[in-house]
Amino acid sequence: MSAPFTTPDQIRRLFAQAMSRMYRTEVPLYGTLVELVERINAQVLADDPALAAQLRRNGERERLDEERHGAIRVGTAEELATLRRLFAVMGMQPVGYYDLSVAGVPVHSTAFRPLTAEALAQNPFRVFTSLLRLELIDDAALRAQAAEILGRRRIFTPQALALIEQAEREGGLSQADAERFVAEALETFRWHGDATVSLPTYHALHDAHRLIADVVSFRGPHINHLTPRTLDIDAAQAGMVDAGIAAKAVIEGPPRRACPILLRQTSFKALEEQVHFPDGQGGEQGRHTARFGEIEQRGLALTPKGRALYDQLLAQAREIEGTGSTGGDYGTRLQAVFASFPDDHATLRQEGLGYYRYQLTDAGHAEPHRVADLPAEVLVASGLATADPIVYEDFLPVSAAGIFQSNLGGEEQRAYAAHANREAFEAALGAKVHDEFALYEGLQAQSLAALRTP
Ligand code: OOG
Ligand code: NI
Repeated sequence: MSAPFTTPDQIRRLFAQAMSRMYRTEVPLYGTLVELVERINAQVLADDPALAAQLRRNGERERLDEERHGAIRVGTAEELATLRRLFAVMGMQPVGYYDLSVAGVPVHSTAFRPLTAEALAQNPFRVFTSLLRLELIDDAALRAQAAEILGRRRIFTPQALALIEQAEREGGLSQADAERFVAEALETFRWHGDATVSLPTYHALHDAHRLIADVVSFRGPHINHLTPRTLDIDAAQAGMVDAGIAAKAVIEGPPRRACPILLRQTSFKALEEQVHFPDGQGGEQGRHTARFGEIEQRGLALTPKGRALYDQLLAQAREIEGTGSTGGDYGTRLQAVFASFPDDHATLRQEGLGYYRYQLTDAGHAEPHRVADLPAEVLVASGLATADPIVYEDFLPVSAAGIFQSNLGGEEQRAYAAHANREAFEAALGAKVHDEFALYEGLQAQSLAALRTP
């Protein structure tokens, strides 16, 4: 008899905790950010008992303290496909397709994350995962050289690969194997300051795009940030500035609102790291910016209709008085433009702009007959049910582009004539990505069905 399996949710929790410990030692400022966010979250919950009750009702209070997302970038289809299998062991599936070439970054991406309400409540760990698009390097010789370098490296330990195969074959891992798996998987994401390419090659890759140098010159896809979730990003941003942290000037995403929607993010500038090149090339001067810090606030998941309105208003804010930029008085413009996005939950629901989770209140439980006959909106209006925002679990391409740009440490912009290529991405991944809207729709429908079967 073999030992019973632990759950993918449990493996994910172990992995997220191990990742957090590793990043804390690699990037000490991360520890500072986590402490800042914990302090702010405790304050917000103490000041707003209604929000605290809402989070508890939806299984969000427990997950909050451990909630993180990370980001990595890989170079080949094989690396991406193996990552998909590695994340599957921890119950993380690819959701969404993000094309960042439109923003001058030669990658396309997905987010690996848990799918169900139960798994998200256990631990919502996500990893924004980008695949380099070598075809966007103009210089054919450099393109071939980059492909050759990437083709030679091995980013997974043999033990990690063996444990992935074992989990696939046997349908899971025992607790002891899960612990070994987490330790081995962690190796893939560790930072190694020794470059695998010569200094001239690094420079050539860097000249093509800093991001290409970041992916191709090192042993593996080092985790480049690990982001805690705050309940008040404006307070966190102010706290970063007070702590002397070089925060990004603009908070990405929607403006501050009474009903937070989607995702707001801010980051601090990437760290300059010392890099060792083979044969001591570059000496003490070897430098690379690989890692940075980010915090985020998550709000209501929007329906396709709500998302279309968000995209339209964001584009408008970035266009007025400028050239698609976030310069000038961007914050004021953003606030003004978003005045036409409804900002109370009843209107957001009635106009079908966001997804909600419905649950009976004590009064609702006491009156099963009334509950059976009334429409959900009436149940909410008469206090028989609550409708709470379903949290947005995904990412935003315009924000991601802003984060990439600021962390590349300059105004680096390339005009790629490329277009989205989801088919090529899914072929590399070896699977289709899940549709985020279908997942939120499913969560809402599940809660509505549960109202009638108390
Ligand atoms: C990923 C940037 C995107 C986010 O939160 O939007 C991202 C990267 O720099 O690799 O993490
Ligand atoms: Ni991020």
